[in-house]
Amino acid sequence: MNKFKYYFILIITTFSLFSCSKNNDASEITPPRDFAVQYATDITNIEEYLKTYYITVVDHAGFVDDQDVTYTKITDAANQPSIYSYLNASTFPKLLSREVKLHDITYKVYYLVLREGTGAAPCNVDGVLAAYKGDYLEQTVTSNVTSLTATTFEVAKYPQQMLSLYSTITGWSEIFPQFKTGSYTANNDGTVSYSDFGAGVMFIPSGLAYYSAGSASIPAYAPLIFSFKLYEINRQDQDSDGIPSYLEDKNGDGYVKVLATGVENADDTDKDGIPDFLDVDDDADGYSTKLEITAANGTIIPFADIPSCDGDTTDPARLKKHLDKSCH
Ligand SMILES: [Ca+2]
Ligand SMILES: [Ca+2]
Ligand SMILES: [Ca+2]
Ligand SMILES: [Ca+2]
Repeated sequence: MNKFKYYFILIITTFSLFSCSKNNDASEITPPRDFAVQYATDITNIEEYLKTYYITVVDHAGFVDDQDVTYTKITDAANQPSIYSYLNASTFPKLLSREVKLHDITYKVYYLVLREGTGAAPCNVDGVLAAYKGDYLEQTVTSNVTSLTATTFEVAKYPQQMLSLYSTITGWSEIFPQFKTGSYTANNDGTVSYSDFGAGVMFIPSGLAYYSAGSASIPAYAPLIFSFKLYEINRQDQDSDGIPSYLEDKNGDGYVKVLATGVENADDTDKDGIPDFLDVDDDADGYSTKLEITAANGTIIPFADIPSCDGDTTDPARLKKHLDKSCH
């Protein structure tokens, strides 16, 4: 049962990155909208935006404005290709989408790849250092005319802090693993120049962002658009067992997740419902993974090098045999 206690401690620390949600009076609280109904509205708005706006991208290698993106409403369709026109393009920019199952529905998250990056990709629970610009989408009515507008709510041009994808909005943790870092050089004045980094734009339904709560200046139920540049990543070890979470991604798809009860999880060795990245005893032999991978001399043995010891993973003496090498 200790495992379950630990698991819940980890889960309750999963809060939104921008946690300054509005403080409503109890009298103002209304039940949140149905996720499927809101998603239908969101995806309609997102696709309208993709089809009625075009982008311009700054190409300025080595400078801070490289890969900055501007969105503009199309006024000359012949010369302003919509963002949607890049759908599944064979060259960049390339508009792709990713399915995310949550809230008993399947969300579609569009993301535009300006370039993929040349370095390493984060997994969905790693930390990222990323420059970004965030906009929210809303239908506004002026003189009885409804129009879809994007309003910028935040710009981080010189990011200083790694943000954990484990605690950001779901949209971020789903899309950043599709991109890679680039390279960087330290300048004499103490600044850092980044180049060849992955850069893109993600279009997030509100159910994978702040939903009914909104955040700071973001209205409730607003889909979000983030343009971003992935500068650096920071590997994290959620269960502190000495194995970074990206190495507990057994099927190597870039994602480790807690899935609903009864759903097969490829990243859960002992099939107890707790994926390896949160499970302090991955193989349920009663010995913590951390203990198992610490050799007699105190050094951590790489997980892949741990011997199976006669192949009997239920042997209670497995650790002792492993340490005194009596099984091989
Ligand atoms: Ca770990
Ligand atoms: Ca996985
Ligand atoms: Ca497990
Ligand atoms: Ca174990």
